[in-house]
Amino acid sequence: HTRKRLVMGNWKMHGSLAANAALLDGLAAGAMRAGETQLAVCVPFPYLAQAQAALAGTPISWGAQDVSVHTQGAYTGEVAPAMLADFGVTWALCGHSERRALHGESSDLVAAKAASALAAGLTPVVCVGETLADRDADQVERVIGEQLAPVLALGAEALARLVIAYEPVWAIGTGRTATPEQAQAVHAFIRAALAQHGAGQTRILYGGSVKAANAASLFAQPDIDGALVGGASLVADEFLNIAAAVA
Ligand code: G2H
Repeated sequence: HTRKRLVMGNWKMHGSLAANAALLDGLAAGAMRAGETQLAVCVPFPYLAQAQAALAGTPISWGAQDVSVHTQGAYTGEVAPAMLADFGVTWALCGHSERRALHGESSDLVAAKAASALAAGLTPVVCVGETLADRDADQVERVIGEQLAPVLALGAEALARLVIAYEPVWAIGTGRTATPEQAQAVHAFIRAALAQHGAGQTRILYGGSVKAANAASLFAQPDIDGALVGGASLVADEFLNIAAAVA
């Protein structure tokens, strides 16, 4: 595997100062278990300073779960990419399925957010994924292709600097993981689309009920370059075991 592996936690709307302190300390203490695999956590906005204080100087980087498409101005409740950069942020999730479904984010907006993050020197992690209805109707490649299209249009230079996460909606938080073969098939489809746009080495993470017990078989697939981990990222030992499964 030539691409550097990346295991990224997505805490979603979980945590408190006290709970995060224990989790971040546990991660920092065990980070060496990840070996060559890169580790990162995407925390709620208010805890970015806490993550920065706890993780600066460790091999673990931190990120945000969303980013504004705007740079500044009258956008109540939004957080600008430069504000994230102020807190040492490396990563910004863009278009997580929960943002698409619960906040009506379109694929065009998601791509614009990725461009906004890139312009501030952040690395966007652009999430794509089909619903169960899409899969049952044999529409996986059409749906993923439509979600990817405006991202691909950003061009090779942008694509080389971002990360894609494939998260089948039916596997998110349901305990139902895509089989390694199902995931690999979609990752290969995404890889081919990226390659057509001059970015065949862009990293593609898998997300959806990843845990230590299923990580190794997912990471054995040629086009799976790591994982975006929700529930299992809230327990330091489990999260580190996922990373250790690749090492
Ligand atoms: C998918 C994933 C993290 P979980 O949303 O982004 O969550 O691992 O809980 O399915």
